[in-house]
Amino acid sequence: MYQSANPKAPAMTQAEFDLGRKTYFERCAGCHGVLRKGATGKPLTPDITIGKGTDYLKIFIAYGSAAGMPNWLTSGEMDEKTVDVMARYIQQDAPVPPEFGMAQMKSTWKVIIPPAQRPTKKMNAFNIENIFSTTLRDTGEVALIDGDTKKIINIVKTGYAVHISRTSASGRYLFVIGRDAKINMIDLWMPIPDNVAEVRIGLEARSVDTSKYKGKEGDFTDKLAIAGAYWPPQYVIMKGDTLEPMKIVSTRGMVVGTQEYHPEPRVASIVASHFKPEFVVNVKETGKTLMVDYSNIDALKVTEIGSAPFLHDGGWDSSKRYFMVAANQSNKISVIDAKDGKLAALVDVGKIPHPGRGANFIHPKFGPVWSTGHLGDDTISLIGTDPKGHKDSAFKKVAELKGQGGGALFIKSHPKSNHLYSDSPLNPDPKISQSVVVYDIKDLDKGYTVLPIAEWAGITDDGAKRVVQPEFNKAGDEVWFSVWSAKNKQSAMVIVDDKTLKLKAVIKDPRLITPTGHFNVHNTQHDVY
Ligand code: DHE
Repeated sequence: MYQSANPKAPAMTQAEFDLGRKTYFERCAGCHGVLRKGATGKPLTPDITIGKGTDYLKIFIAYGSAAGMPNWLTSGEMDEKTVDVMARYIQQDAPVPPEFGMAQMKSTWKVIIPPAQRPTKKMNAFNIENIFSTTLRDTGEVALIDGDTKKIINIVKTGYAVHISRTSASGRYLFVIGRDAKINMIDLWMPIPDNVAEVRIGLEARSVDTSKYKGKEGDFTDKLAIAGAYWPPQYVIMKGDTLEPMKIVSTRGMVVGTQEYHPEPRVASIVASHFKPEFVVNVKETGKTLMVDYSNIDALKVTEIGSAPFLHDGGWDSSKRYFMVAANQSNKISVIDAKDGKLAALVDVGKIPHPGRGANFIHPKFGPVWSTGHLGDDTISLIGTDPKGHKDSAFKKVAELKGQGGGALFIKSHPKSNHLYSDSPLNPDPKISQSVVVYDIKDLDKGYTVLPIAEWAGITDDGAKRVVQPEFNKAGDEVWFSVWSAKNKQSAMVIVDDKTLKLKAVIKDPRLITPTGHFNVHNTQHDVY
């Protein structure tokens, strides 16, 4: 039997505890935290969970909630036994994982092809800028898909459940980070693009980016990379051509407002400033955005901008001066001014905003706006982002659109498109999680059109078929979606013609297992969204 420190916790065998720990890491820690103190998901410490009891917890785990808790049993991702184990596991004290410092990082660091042995020019005929890096979540791979021919170029081995792909400033290298905090660096100039370096920067992570600044303080193009960890709570600056770890900085500290100590302030989104040699590092639990000046990492200067707790995902406004980041459980968007290094505004939006990088477009009345959908309600909030031309609406919620339900994760538009797309993969109603809505930007009052993306995929088995993340191609005339089912079920990519809103292509391939995020090289490189 597992020897629980808490006499009130239900009994478990050691094997059940081990299964619980593994499953918690893979499925639950991201939302609820390693120490289970809560963030996107509710706190799950034993003082709360023991009072709820095993039967209550089992129902929640099995069927989910409209506020974004996945339906793990009915979606096929957990069986009855695992649901029962998880209900008992979260009533035990949370095991504290070990730290992960420079020695551990160095022991995982591998330069597979040193810079001197890499191609000196592009060695393939691919239109690199239109490649899509597609996460194959449960197999620990990314599929590089040629956006022109829709053919898979290569399946590249990576960490487990790659969260995001980012490109180097030059567009030559692709950086991907697994949930297990493994970063892979892929060279798109190789005859068949593949890994050239890798390193692990912790036990759990979600974000990676590279230096983009080129100006009077130097040319940092492709010079540095940065990654943020969920556990241990820290960020790491690395060499941009080899991933050699150079500097680790802990994010443990005080929460904005209450100024209470938090032991697990996880690093959420990271972007690179276009205005200064700075990384914009968003720390979830403390609600602080760190402007990390990388011009001299031996004398690191960090400007700490406090806004609201539970900073999560976000993106630039169309001018790329303001970083719009969701403080998700605070129901706010923090607007960070990357030029002046300060908080420009804190905007109240709907319940649990979840923008991905958000969507920028020109509103017929309010001018440039940035938008976000929500996990916890069916609205889309539009925020004005033009303090010069549209002063009255700048950094205010200027309008709200109605979507088809909560559980929204990603929203997208493109400077060449007249459409705004929003998914809702975490909605418990399969009709809603398997389709997306699209709005005509020129006539938003008309409401939305539903596109039945999963149906268009033509998959006949009973997989979850959650439709995830609209992403435009380079030209801005196609929108790509993942149709995401469990590992043992068929998944697909569906491509929509942005002008006609009709199905353009479906990519099905036995290697496309659990596709989730997919990132177009050009749009990622230039922050086009
Ligand atoms: Fe994500 C972005 C964290 C669940 C797919 N996700 C992000 C970012 C963070 C984050 C911090 C911003 C990174 C950046 O920009 O630097 N995601 C988390 C979680 O903690 C959470 C809630 C729970 C978890 O356990 O991971 C979570 N995310 C999911 C999913 O379930 C998704 C759909 C599939 C998966 O990978 O497990 C998923 N997250 C994505 C994608 C992005 C993302 C595709 C990038 C969107 C973009 O357009 O930039």
